[in-house]
Amino acid sequence: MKRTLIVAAAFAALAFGQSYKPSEANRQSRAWFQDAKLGLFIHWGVYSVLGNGEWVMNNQKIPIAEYEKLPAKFNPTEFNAAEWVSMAKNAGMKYITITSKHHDGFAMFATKQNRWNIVDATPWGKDPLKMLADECRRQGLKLFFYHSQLDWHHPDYYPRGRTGQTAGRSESGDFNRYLDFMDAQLQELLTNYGDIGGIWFDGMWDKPDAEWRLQKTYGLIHRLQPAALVGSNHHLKPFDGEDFQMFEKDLPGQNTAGFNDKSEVGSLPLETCETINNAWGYNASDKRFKSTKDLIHYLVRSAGNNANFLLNVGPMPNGKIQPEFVTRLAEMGDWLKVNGEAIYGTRGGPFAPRNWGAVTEKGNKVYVHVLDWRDELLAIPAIPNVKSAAMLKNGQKVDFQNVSGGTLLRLPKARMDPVDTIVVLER
Ligand code: H79
Repeated sequence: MKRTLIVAAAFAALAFGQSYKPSEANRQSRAWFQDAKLGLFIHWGVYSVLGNGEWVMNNQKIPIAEYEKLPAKFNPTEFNAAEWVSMAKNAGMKYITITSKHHDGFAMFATKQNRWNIVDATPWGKDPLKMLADECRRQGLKLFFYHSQLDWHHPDYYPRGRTGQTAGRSESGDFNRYLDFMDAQLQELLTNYGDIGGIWFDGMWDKPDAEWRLQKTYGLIHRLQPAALVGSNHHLKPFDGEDFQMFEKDLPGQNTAGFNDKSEVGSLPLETCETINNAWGYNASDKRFKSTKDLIHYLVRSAGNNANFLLNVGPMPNGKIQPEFVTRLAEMGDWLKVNGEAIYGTRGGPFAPRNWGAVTEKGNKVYVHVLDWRDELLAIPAIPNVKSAAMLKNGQKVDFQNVSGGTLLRLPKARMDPVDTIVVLER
């Protein structure tokens, strides 16, 4: 009887696609990921030559024949992997997620699957992902690859999806052959670059009803590198075989950017990504930079939501990162060097973020991040058994009083920090 039940359960699991059991190594990666809290997103591709974002091919209706003239002009002679990785490390980032291929299909690595790649098609002819992988290992950061499932360039991405209609692709194609091509590229990424943090998929939303063979692709990744984390920016609740869940331009559960109307916060480790100006890929004219304070607040609110913050830069076609990004990252790093205790290794909670700020916790400590509050008394939901309250900055005691249903913290103006006033509660 028992045996029948087990067989039935296994059958049901397969039938309902619930067959994935993360390995022990994968579970450890997930815990590492949740402790890491801050990563650097890098959108770099041949589109950087045009300085108009990574969607330029689609937005300006550039046909493939025209777009294929770009690689000849892409010569990032000033690229320096050590400089990028040091910049990320000094910003307090623990991992880097870089585009191995974006929607234009152009591979930023030495793929043997076609010649539409940085090594074969540009005068520079080098593999920046290899250099970054080596440098990340040297400096102790993990490297993830962003890989677009959507492809505006590949002839077998057919039938076409909602975007890329103006690329001038042929009127036929074999989607399974495209997926074979994608799996072959992923196999290269998971075998030629050492241990990889994971794969960050994007673009499935272009053809939501297609058969994406997710289990085959996810299975391939987990077979090659069981510790690698798989996530996909499909804006839906997680599918079987995924290891983390990401939110684009929104904190988990929010939908201000319009991408997350169908998303549901699941039980996997969480991540949210955001840009410094409003572009992912290099945009020469977008000067609406968020302030360092805004970026720190986003980090704190992410942590309070139990999510990582993946902050983006779009490097220039010469291989440099623009100074407006570099200075902001350095300032975030300065802040984290002092306040990192209240971010790294924490989890969100014990209560959800509020308008005034967010809370994180680690062991017997709760970190109350007061981001936006002007009065001397702040009422927070009750946290049982608090024994002491002190400023993280200097250890000075903070007066607190338990009242019915909550706790009052006394925060004199002189104590308030212009960026984040952090009070440590000990239980
Ligand atoms: O890589 C960055 C962007 O290029 C990529 N994701 C980040 C990380 C991205 N940009 N936009 N999107 C993903 C979602 C785009 C959704 C839209 Fe649509 C495409 C809105 C309109 C066309 C999906 C398809 C929703 C409606 C149709």
